[in-house]
Amino acid sequence: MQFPILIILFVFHAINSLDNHKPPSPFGALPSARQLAWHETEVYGLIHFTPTTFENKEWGFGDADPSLFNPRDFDAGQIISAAKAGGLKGLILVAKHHDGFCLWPTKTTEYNISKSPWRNGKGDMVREFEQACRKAGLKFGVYCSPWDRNNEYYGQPEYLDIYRAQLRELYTEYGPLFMSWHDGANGGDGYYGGKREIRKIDNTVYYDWENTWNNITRKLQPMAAIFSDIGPDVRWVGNEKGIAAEKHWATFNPEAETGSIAVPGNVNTRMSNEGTHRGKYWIPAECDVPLRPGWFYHPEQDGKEKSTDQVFDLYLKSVGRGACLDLGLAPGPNGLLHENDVRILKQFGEKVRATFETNLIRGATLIPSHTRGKAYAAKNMQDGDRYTYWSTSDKVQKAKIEIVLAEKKELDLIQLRENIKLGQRVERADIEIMEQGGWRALVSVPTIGANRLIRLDNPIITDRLRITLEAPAPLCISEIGLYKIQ
Ligand code: FUL
Ligand code: CA
Repeated sequence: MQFPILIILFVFHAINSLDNHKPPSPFGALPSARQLAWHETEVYGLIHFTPTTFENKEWGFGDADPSLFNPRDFDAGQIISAAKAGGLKGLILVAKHHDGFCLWPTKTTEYNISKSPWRNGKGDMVREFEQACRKAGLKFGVYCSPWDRNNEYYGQPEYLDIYRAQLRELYTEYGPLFMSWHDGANGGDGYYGGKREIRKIDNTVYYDWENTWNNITRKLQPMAAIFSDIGPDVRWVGNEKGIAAEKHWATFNPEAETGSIAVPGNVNTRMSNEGTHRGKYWIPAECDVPLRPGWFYHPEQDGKEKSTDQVFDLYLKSVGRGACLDLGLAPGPNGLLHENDVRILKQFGEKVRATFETNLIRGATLIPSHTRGKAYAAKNMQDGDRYTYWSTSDKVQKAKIEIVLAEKKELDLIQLRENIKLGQRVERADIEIMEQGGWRALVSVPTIGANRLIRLDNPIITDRLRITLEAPAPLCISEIGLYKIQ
């Protein structure tokens, strides 16, 4: 009788340890390669600079004379260096805003840069930005507004062909793009070839987005993450304050949330903020916010830029909640970023670099309550790689990690990352600190995802912390960070 039981036990053990060596199964919706690349970008910029800048407006009506557009000192290098100093890893240029003026010599409309005095009508601003980005090692993307207040055909089927031809030009002339940004603002009054009237469109059908994205964007720019209110790759966060929900799910069911057909301009902004717990699609949020009060430059807003600390706070509330931060930059009529903006970007970049330079987790000892197997050891959370991870076996969905530092250190920022290649799974993380021989609750968060930055109300001095994590599947934590904000 003894013998068969031993065999059964042995086989059981063998199966179990085999299970521990294979990676955990993916959980729920997963990011595509282009979405992973987008997550890694973290902070990028959005540039608004058209005749609207020279009119000192936020929305050009579409009737500005192209001769207005003459930024004498324009230097894409100045703008891109400032962005780079700010730690931005990419830039999206508004190649056409709602006013319809194209910053490149398009064949689709007369209303473009070749009709301006800038560079004697021979200039191509999209190209100058693109080349400056490539030279500085920044990714480049475009925003081409679907709403066009200049175009006489806007509202009619002909306009869709024009818009698609504009996208084709942008997609084929300027190298690989990391994003194609599509705005939700649509229809209303405008110049419309001199008619000066109100044109309403039914945004659930007029743009036929699915065919544009599937047949044009995907084919010509397969790595461009498509942004709109509802995705398909990146969703709008539902506000222009730069803040993701404290509970941010990268997963999202746009159809269910709108209650009707999901198209850009027709989205439940509350739900886009939080996303959908265990949602069907991977569509993380982008938090867009201008550095100044407006998206365009206005001289009366000099001095009203967000401060370095405000931008850092937004960084914690966007990138630090698993979303990305898209910071609006607005050159003035001279074609340069204002010195205040340049200074704030530089200080913000320095603050982020200095803060993350020293990760106190590096020399620490990590003691997890459980580990899936050797390949999923706790040290994988200390190697600076967002995809190597510690994991638990299939049945262990709650575990603790104790952190022991070699000596007491001061810190006020804690970072956690999941290996999102396997999905977003954590539904709760509690952090405790050892004090006078006992554990005291410090802070809790409801989600992690690509990145979670937890700022403590006050700095703590400690050498022992403990993190308790819970998920509906084995845990896959790829990084822990302990920092002191500089
Ligand atoms: C909005 C637009 O209406 C604003 O003018 C700006 O371009 C912003 C980024 O998107 O929807
Ligand atoms: Ca790692």
